[in-house]
Order: sequence, then structure tokens, then C-alpha cells
Amino acid sequence: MQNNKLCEIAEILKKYNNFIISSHVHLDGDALGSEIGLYLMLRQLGKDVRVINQDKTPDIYQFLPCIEEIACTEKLDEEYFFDIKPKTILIVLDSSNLDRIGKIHIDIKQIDFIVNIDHHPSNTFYGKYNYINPHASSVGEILYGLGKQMGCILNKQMAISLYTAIVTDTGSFRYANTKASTFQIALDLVKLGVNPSRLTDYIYNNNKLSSLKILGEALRKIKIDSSSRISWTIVTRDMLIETKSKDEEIEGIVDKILSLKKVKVSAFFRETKDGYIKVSFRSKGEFNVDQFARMFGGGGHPNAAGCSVKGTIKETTKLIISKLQTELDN
Ligand SMILES: [Mn+2]
Repeated sequence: MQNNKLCEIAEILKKYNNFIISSHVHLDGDALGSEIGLYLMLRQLGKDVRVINQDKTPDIYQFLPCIEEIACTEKLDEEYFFDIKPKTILIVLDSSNLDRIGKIHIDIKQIDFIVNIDHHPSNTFYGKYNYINPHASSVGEILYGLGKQMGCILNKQMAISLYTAIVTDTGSFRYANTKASTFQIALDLVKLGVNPSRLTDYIYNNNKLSSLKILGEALRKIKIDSSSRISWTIVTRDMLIETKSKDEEIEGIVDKILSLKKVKVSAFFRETKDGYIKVSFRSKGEFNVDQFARMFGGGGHPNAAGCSVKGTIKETTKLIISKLQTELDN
């Protein structure tokens, strides 16, 4: 278990020529923006690079440059993997453990070694080379520094990708992970041609009718505990069917229910396609949801984390809310 320096990671990436970049299932702005940012940097350095994810790219990120270059393993045939050159390096971004990227690493036999770049404090250092910086707001912020260390000339396309990573992982510069350095990097990215209002329009003002309907249904079911410190709600498979919405459309609900006055922690429970209950947590201030989610085999960041539990939505909600109450009382 070793944490490398960023300059060591830069040297490794400069030395090798063939790369596959991947990130976690349930792709978000940091995963995709970082993948494309790094893809463009390595391409600028003349490398052979592919981006492969288990999950399909959510519709709202179609505005990202080169988004059509990203492959999804569901749609790949075996031949794609035969094509992978020997001595290929797998770069995993924004994933605290290797299971987070889904099945892809099992399919790729030709991988020489893994480079792990992340900002989750729970990262398990699964790479041969690791750069884990829990102080970074996002992997996008880390890659900005890595690009400079590799001698890349950052351009507008890279800036759009990295800005997307930073703006989504900081909740538009609102979360506690937003530091002076975050703004400094954002400033540089804007100077490179990012239009902040246009970019956030793509991400936040691009809702489908179904997204607002499922949000409405989830808000109708919101509950708070007797102390008003915990808010929670659920989305079932039936609710998704009734509102004709997709799983990817329910990402922001947990943040909405945290906005209640006095609430310190919010939890969002949803039924997944494969029979699990996926729970997302958000907190304001001190309460560490990363530590809390680890009790259920999950993790994340101090103010944003999640876990998956086998069981019914009713049992899981009851179990987790009562545990949250106990923890908040301690
Ligand atoms: Mn991230």
C-alpha cells in the first residue's frame, strides 16, 4: 500500500503508450469529465487511449467533448478485447475499490498494471501505482495538476471536461470540499474558454418532464424523524414505471431533501434493477456519512456517501434510519 506523488504518476503515464481509462458504475460528472479530460491529455501526448465503462453514459452528459469515444462494456463484443495491445495500463478514476468499476476488469486479461487516481478517503490502494488525495474536491481537480506535470497544454475541450468534474462534485462550489484552490483551478479553466452559465445549463437545466415527475413523487413521500435532524425518502421500481423515468434521473433527490431547515443528514432509498436497495447519504457540517456508510459496506466522502443493501425497501429504511438516530445521539 503506497501513495505515490503526482509527479511519479506523471512519469509513469509519460513512459507507457497504451491505456484504458475506466471509472465507477452509476457514472457521474466527475467520473465522465475526468475520463475525457485525461483521455484528451494522453492523446495530446501521442498515446493510444480508450475509455471503457460498464455503464452507459447518462443522457445529460452528451454535451461533453468526445463523449462518443466512450465505450460501454454492455455493447462490446469479445473482439474488442482481443484488440487490446500487450502492456496496456488500466487507469481507474474516482473509484474507492476495484469492484466499483463493475465487471470490466475481469474482461480485460491483457492489463499490465493498474494506476489508481482518486479522492475518496476509503480508497483501498488497489493499484500498482496510486494517487489518492482526499483533500481534492474531485478527480477533475487532481487531473488538472497531473496534466501540468505531464507537460500537457490544456485546451478548451480539456477545460470543459475538468470543469464539469469539479462543478458536479462540489455541488456547484457549495460543498465543504470547495477550497481556494478549487476556485483557482476553475478560474484557469474559465480563462481557457469554459462558459460557466452555458455549462451548468447543460447539467442542471436540462431536465426531462419524467425527471421532475419522479422528483415530485419522491418529495411527496418525504419523512423526517421526531427530532427533525434526519430526512429521507424512497423511489421504488413502480414509481419509476409510473413516471416513465430512468434510474439516472433520480441522482439529485438526496440533495433536495437535505435542504430542509434543521436537517443534518438525509438518506435516499431506491430499489435497483437487480434487487438491492441503493442508499445515498448527504450531511451538513460534522456528521460523517462516509464513516456511517462503511458500517453497511459502503463509503464515500464525509458529506456525501452511499451503500447497497440486500433486502426490502421497508426493512432497509427502518434499519438505517434507526441506526442513524443512534449515531446522531452519540
Ligand atoms: Mn469524485
